[in-house]
Amino acid sequence: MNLKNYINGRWMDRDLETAAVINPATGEELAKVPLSTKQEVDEAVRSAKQAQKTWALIPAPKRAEYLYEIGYRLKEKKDALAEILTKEMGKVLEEARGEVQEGIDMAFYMAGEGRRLFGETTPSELPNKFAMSVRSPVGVVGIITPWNFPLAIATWKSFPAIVAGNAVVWKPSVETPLMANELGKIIEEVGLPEGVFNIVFGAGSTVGTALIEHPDVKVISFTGSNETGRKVAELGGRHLKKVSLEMGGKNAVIVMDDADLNLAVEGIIWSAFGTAGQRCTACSRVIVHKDVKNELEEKLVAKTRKLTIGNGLDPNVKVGPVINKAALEKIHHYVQIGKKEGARLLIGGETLTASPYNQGYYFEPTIFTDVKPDMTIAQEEIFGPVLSIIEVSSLEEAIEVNNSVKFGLSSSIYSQDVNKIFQAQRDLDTGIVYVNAGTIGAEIHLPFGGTKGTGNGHRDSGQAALDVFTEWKSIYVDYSGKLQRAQIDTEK
Ligand code: UN1
Repeated sequence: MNLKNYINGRWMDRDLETAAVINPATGEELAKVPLSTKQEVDEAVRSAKQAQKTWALIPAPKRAEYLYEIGYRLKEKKDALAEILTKEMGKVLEEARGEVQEGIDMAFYMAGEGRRLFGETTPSELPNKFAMSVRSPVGVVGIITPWNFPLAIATWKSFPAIVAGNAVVWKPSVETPLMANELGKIIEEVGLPEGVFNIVFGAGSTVGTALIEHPDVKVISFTGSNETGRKVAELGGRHLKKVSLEMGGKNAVIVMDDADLNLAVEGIIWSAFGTAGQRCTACSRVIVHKDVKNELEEKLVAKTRKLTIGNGLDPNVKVGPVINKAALEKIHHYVQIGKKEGARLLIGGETLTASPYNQGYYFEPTIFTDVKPDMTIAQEEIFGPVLSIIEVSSLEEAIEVNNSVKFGLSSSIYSQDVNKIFQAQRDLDTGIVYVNAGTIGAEIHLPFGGTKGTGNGHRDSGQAALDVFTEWKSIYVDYSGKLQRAQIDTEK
């Protein structure tokens, strides 16, 4: 199958270079994805700009009707979409279904926003004058999304943008274009006016750059690595773009001495090895009180040993492959660094090379202990199934260790002590805090994002997403029939 760009409501037949889309579980080629050039970006932005003018004039509750329709179709196709998602990205079927569900939730949530999109009325300082502020669409928005949540993250960004009256040009990851293709087909089926939603496949260096530099693209919403995010921000800054960044984490679960250890173990395993550790919310550090460290380690190892690794289409499999060879090598490299720095390997640590694993990209769920907070494996985002256990003696120390990394996306504390819990939720320097739950599984109607190197102050999801895709417009209506001057002292 040769995928095509979706521009101005049409699937474009172009003779472009292509890249292969590979199933990371089997190495099998699933499709070819076009590597577009600046020309395709220009075309997509032109059609988006044109379409947006009319789209913005449609009342928001009517725009929302399309999102309801998209939500229904996603729901109808949930199983089929999940299967494609597992094939192209590798996450196990159960999680793939969860991701499609995030898309469905976002569609209905943002459709509901079509009847809210609240503005504000504020008393004017002058008599017979009315003052209000409304959300105004920005115009054309550029969306750049990663391969680890190829559907959900696209919906977090494009659905609020669309309901708010913008048009979208989306660059999905070249690793996972099949989900983009599926979403494009649904958008076409529901009859969204042409040009409101465009897909341009390609590499970030060409398509991403052209999108960011294009004078008619007003906002860039990006999720991906810290390294790329910085480049996006720099380039966007030069062109005075509003740039919203979400760039990963080094998320920790804190386990206090009074915690329910069995519950903590379940949360840690799910957060660390779900999606083979390839979530920006994944747990990659456990910060444990010294009095329960040994017991926790034993339980974690026992549970990890039972995890079935393999193709995510098999319902017995709990841990799928990682996305590609480069990821496998990067994870392996970090494990070597961990060993060199003196961390003690409790389980895992190897690439799986025996058949049938050698067809795909599999890494064993790995746990290091005796990790010091400043070791490389405790500081850098590995984006794979590698967990580091760090020992502490108090809640204060645990919070300090949690906050000692350059990221601030998600954190978690397991404790039964309400005082500790409230202290932790206040002092953990992350955009998301979980109590007695792991670090993953954010819900779409709450703001999603983080502090420090995770982002630049914006948030995906929730009401906060609308802030990214709208500008405030303040409107004053003077019905006094005479010149009234604000700030001028008329008494004198
Ligand atoms: C991501 O890893 O980029 O909170 C997104 C979660 C999911 C989203 C993760 N709902 O784990």
